[in-house]
Amino acid sequence: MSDKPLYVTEPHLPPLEEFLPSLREVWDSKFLTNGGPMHQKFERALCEYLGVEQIALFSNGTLALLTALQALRITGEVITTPYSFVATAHSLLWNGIKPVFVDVDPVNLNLDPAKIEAAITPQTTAIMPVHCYGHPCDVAAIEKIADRYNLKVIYDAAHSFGVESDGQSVLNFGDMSVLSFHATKVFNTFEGGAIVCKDAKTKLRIDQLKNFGFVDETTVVAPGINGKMSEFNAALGLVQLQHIGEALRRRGEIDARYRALLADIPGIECLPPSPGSKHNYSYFPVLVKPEYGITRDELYAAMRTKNIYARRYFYPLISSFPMYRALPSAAAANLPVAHHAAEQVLCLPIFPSLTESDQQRVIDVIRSLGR
Ligand code: T4K
Repeated sequence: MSDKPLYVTEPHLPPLEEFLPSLREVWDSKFLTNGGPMHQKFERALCEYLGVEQIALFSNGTLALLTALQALRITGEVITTPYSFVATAHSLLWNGIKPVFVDVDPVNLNLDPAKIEAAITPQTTAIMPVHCYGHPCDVAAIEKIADRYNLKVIYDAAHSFGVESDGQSVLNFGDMSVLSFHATKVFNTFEGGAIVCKDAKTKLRIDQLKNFGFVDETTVVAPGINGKMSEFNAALGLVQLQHIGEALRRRGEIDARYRALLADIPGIECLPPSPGSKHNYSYFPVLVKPEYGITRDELYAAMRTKNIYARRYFYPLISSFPMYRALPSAAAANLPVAHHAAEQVLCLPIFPSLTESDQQRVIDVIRSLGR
């Protein structure tokens, strides 16, 4: 049996030869960044592929989150999930906004709409849910609450490239959605990200904010940041788009095989697919229940000794990190479902180049360690 390291993900890349002509184009044009031709072409191509109206590219998802909050002039308190990558809440703190953590739904591990209203105060201005693992939030319930209390909704859609809910892109819900094109994501440009918004005026404001606040050569209207995507990353994104269909298809096969082959292992539970959704299979989380015989952490450690690097996304919870844990909403008693999930979830390797024998290795190890 092969003993090569198996990571939770491996970046999906096109054959280098396919990328070289675009690279030469960038070299020849000497346009390296600041909204050059590749950047513009990539924005248009993404709008078309994703089925969205407007998209503004960024150098990474975190700067896109920071800027989305700025563009919507969010202040005060924002309701968000503790069960996410730390960048979600960090984007609030960087904007001087107080995160208010609300517990997650036990089935899809996304912000639980039934618990949002109790957390709303006169300072609340927005909700920032995450489509965790690319599984869509209950967007209809969240929209209802946002409408009733006049709140903005910014979806952290870092995991949700290509995901659809009820026949349309999940990125079309809320006021804005933020994508990440980091190397570890379903669709990558090495580093990268984007804001999806609804109209040209909003996109213009975002474009100004990601370029220091410049509106022309001499006029600065806001304390913007440098969040621009370079021509290199945009050129790579255009080539990656040619391959995304095949990558998602392959991920779907791996997801189905895991579900079939893990089904009879007591205490290993797969997160169910969301009804009415087209998934991107960006992660493969399983819950390690007491019936399995050893704990999630014991399984995680044992797999590492076999060179299989599954990951505990998302442990620790964001609310447990030092800069958040003093918040009243970070109390463990307020977040029982999230705490439970953070103790039990293990994300197994999933990426298009994972072979059947690699996958069998993962399954055999899990089977051999259980009761
Ligand atoms: N919101 C959410 C919900 C997010 O999940 C994220 C990012 C963001 C916002 C922020 O978006 P960005 O600003 O990142 O665009 C990774 C990623 O760095 C991070 O992008 C991602 N979420 C998070 C869930 O995971 P780590 O610390 O787990 O990455 P790392 O370096 O341990 O990589 C995991 C495995 O992937 C490695 O063991 C090997 C493999 N790998 C990784 C890299 C970077 C490769 O094979 N090649 C590579 O180049 O954070």
